[in-house]
Amino acid sequence: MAATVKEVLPPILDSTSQPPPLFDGTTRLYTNLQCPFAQRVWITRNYKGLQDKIKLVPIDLANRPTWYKEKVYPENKVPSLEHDNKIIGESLDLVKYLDTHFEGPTLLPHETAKREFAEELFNYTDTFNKTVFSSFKGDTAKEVGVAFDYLESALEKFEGPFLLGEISLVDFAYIPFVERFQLFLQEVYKYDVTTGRPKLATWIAELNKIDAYTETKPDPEYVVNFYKKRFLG
Ligand SMILES: N[C@@H](CCC(=O)N[C@@H](CS)C(=O)NCC(=O)O)C(=O)O
Repeated sequence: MAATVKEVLPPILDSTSQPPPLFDGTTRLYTNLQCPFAQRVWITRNYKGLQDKIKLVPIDLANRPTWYKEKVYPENKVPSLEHDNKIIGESLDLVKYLDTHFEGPTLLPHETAKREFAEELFNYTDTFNKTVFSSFKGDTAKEVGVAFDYLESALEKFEGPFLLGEISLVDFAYIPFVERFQLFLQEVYKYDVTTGRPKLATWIAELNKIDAYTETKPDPEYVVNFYKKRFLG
């Protein structure tokens, strides 16, 4: 389960850094400490208690080491996982991979109805993100409401504070984005995503009780400034 002592994060590797000894049997999660896609995998790794089994390798995306693209992951994105002499990418594939290939609590329930709903929710994540991003340039409150109403209804489906009732990979797929959108919408548009959405408010509060997640949260000021620069110029 979650580590009780906060993990000391390894140094961030940039274009001046040597690569780690690749394919030496060590399992490595190439990541970036501000990336919401990578955060999904980071939370999963922490929740399953794999801190000692999966080494974090933070990468400076603004000043990327060339060996990352050449020797590790030709897509040149994070996250990627080095495991069993191969490299795997794509955050949603990776959270499922971690769940099935490593020890620790199982993070997808077996019931068919929950499995099916998990797939529906995984499939909606891109639409969710795109809807919110495009709302920044349009009628924000109205457009963003559609995406957050979807989550509020999803949270009504099963008993329990999480998207499938009990905690699962689906929560870890959404929270990195919800967290960032919540900060930005509040700061710039004075739009509180939890107003009129009690289930969403509880979901966020419950996740914030979990160290595996809170230890991965980015600096709020960084998030707001990053989105301001990217979307407001
Ligand atoms: N679909 C990918 C998206 C990963 C992604 O876009 N990561 C960003 C950082 S948050 C990245 O590596 N960007 C570098 C680039 O696109 O060159 C996933 O889910 O893992």
